Amino acid sequence: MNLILALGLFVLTATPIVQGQRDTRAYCQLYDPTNRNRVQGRLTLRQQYNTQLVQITGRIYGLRPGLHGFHVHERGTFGRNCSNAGPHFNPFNQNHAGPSDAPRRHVGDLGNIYANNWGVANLAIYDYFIRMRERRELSILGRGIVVHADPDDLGRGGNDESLKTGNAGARLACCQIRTF
Ligand SMILES: *[C@@H]1O[C@H](CO)[C@@H](O)[C@H](O)[C@H]1NC(C)=O
Ligand SMILES: [Cu+2]
Ligand SMILES: [Zn+2]
Repeated sequence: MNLILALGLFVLTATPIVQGQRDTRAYCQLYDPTNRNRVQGRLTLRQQYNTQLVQITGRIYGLRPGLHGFHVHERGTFGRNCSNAGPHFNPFNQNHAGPSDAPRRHVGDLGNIYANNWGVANLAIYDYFIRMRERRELSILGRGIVVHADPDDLGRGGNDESLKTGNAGARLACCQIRTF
């Protein structure tokens, strides 16, 4: 009886902690090389233990109001005004598209973020395609996130560039996705 009680207590108290530890967490501290750090922000990434959902939350400041392309790029390096981050993360050699076109999109295609009239974007991105563990070929860990000057047309722009970059324009800021 005492043993069962003790086991019950153990399960009750231990389960949430174990699950919490199995959520994979990472962060991305933005760096703006071109505008003296006008664009700033820190993103938190979390892959849920049960559902595989990856959540990206956080706030980005210093943007022009409106939409800005937001992608995972191949490399988590910042050199040459973020161009060293390389192209969109695209392990399956697909055309550029929007987040809801998965799996027929670049793995890194997270669409747009929206900056309000104060130039602040409140991020709440939920994506079932990118991963931070298990499926290595989909893993965004160590890779870069880039925030662009212009809206991403999600591959519907009707030109070649649309199928590569979504015509999202210059790279305003970038960061490397790092585990804690
Ligand atoms: C980076 O951007 C700044 C400001 O636009 C520019 O002056 C500089 O030449 C750029 N550097 C490189 C390596 O492209
Ligand atoms: Cu991009
Ligand atoms: Zn893309």
